Amino acid sequence: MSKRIGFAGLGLMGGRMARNLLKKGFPLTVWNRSQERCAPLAREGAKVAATPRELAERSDVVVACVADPAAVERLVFAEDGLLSGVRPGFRYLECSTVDPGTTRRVQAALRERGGDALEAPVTGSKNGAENGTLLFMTGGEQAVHDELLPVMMAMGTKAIRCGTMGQGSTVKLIGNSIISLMLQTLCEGIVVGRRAGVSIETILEVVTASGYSSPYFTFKGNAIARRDFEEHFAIDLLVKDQTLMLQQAAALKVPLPGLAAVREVFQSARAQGFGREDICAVIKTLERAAGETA
Ligand code: NA7
Repeated sequence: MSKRIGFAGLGLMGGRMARNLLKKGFPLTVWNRSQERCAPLAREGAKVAATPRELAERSDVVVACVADPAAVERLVFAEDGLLSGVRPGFRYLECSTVDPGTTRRVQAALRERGGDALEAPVTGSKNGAENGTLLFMTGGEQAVHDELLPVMMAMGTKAIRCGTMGQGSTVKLIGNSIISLMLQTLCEGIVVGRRAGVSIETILEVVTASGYSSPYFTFKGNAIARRDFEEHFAIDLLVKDQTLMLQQAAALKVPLPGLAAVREVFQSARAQGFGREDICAVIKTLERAAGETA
């Protein structure tokens, strides 16, 4: 018998991940803060829970993909939160990108009630969520990882166990710091290239054919060349992750001069109104800084 799955958080990523669980035949119940977002999945066969508590009561496993630590706080610990529906054997799969402290606190609370949690933040962006090709970075017990692997593999193609609870979130924050600096340097290069009369196509041709290459440069470079800033991963959410990474590093007394500087550029992009655009829209902030008006 398939486990009964509950899904909390039907945003850009979560809605697509939940649909893949439904397509793979898992009995699915959904909850979202704004209930209207449940309607498309309800039409495709999902049940709708009125509260996270009801979601937990109706499910063996709840998968969460919500925005940030405040959203996890509301989902799990509020009066009608899922914690009040947890009983022995219950499992919680945290796919949101949050800080290690939050995932550890959630795990401890679930364990007090006989349940357990696995953190499993994802990479692969909107297309990976849509196509079921996400990669999961897990933290938690190996046995819980193994138990929840079939659920993860309905939404993705690979799950790497990074260690105990908190270490999966740490790896995810490191990954998003890497893409922050990669995107920053790509955008800086494109702006300088344009000023020097070198086209973005030429830059990308050399990058792709050389040791400079990364699929990430191809993906984001091509979007910038088309001036396509439609959200795959929002600037608001990347700044949330940059901030969580800086906070974790500060707690560990580790300086992050590169990320600290780059975060301010993305913060400027939010101030200029690009927060809900894709992270590659940060180039518009760099163009403005260089005196371009477009
Ligand atoms: P989206 O598309 O911004 O979706 C965010 C989801 O989180 C959406 O369902 C929101 O509900 C929900 N949310 C946001 N704040 C809260 C609070 N306070 N309480 C409950 N639910 C909340 O993000 P993505 O799908 O791109 O990303 C989701 C996660 O994966 C995030 O951690 C990324 O960094 C990676 P709403 O519909 O607004 O009511």
